[in-house]
Amino acid sequence: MARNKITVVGAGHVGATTALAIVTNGLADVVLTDIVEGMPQGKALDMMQATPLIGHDAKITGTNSYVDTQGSDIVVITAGLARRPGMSRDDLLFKNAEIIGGVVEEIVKYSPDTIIIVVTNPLDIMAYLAYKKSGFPRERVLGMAGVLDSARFRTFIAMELGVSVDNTHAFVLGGHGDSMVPLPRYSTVAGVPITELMSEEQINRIVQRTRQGGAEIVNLLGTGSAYFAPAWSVTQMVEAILADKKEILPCAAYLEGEYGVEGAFVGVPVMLGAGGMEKVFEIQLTDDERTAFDDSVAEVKELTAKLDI
Ligand code: TXD
Repeated sequence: MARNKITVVGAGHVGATTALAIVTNGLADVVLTDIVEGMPQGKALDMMQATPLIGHDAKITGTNSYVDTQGSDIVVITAGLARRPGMSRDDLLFKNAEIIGGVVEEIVKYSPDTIIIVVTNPLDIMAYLAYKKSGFPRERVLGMAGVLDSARFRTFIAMELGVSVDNTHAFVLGGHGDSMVPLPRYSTVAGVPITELMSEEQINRIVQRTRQGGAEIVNLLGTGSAYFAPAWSVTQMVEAILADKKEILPCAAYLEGEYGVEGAFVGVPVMLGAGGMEKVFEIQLTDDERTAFDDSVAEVKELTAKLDI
């Protein structure tokens, strides 16, 4: 049986770590590509030399040419600039739009049937751009943000209550920005909503920390942004698709009327399987949650409008 092939575009912090996470989990062969010459080749070779120790026979190819990406099952796009302290995700808009536009053109040429997972910020807008540029059906273009945001929320819940992260489940909706909408009512420990386990003050504190989760790490690192949890978040999506799991995960998806949103990429729970984004999973929102979600969607739409797509 032929092994699956995943291309990761951008061999920087998130890209290289994603390649390693995919190989560590034994999911697929990986092609790692970047515009910097030698760097993806060097990282790929280093990772190949880790495979005897990891215990998986993955082939990892480093390249500067899209020819090597031909026939990929999934393409993960991490190419672009990362945030520096004081920079918002939106500052990255124009520079990264240029990069993503070029990358998508090449991807489509060599892998017309692939599923694209966009990671580059500002996430929802870059996913929208990839969707429009690729001409793919919406099922085959996704953005990664919600899995990361909810992993952060889950981590903080586990830390706050002193329980295993395995027992936690969390829902985060909306755009991947400071307006994201963590949903405590749907966030649970061993099936019990956290609203029954924590005070309002505790919940507000960890909701706020989740919203600022990316910035907290940017400020600590001084240069660049988070990459370990982002890489494993992408890998969870990759696994759900390759294994046709029908797993419900929060992802940025193109909405066509669901949640009352028409024609925008926003973070919502979706079902991931072999077809990519197979279904938008709709949940009931209270008035307050609805308002926060609508505000977040408005912010995404406003930013999208700045790009002439
Ligand atoms: O939740 C999320 N979606 C995110 C998003 C979580 C973490 C990081 N997030 C964003 O991913 C971040 O704001 C950036 O926009 C991307 C990549 O972050 P990373 O930390 O990996 O940035 P690096 O280390 O600077 O790597 C980017 C690489 C670098 O090696 C460049 O040479 C390369 O991208 N690059 C390109 N590769 C291919 N093709 C083109 N055109 C290109 N331009 C730059």
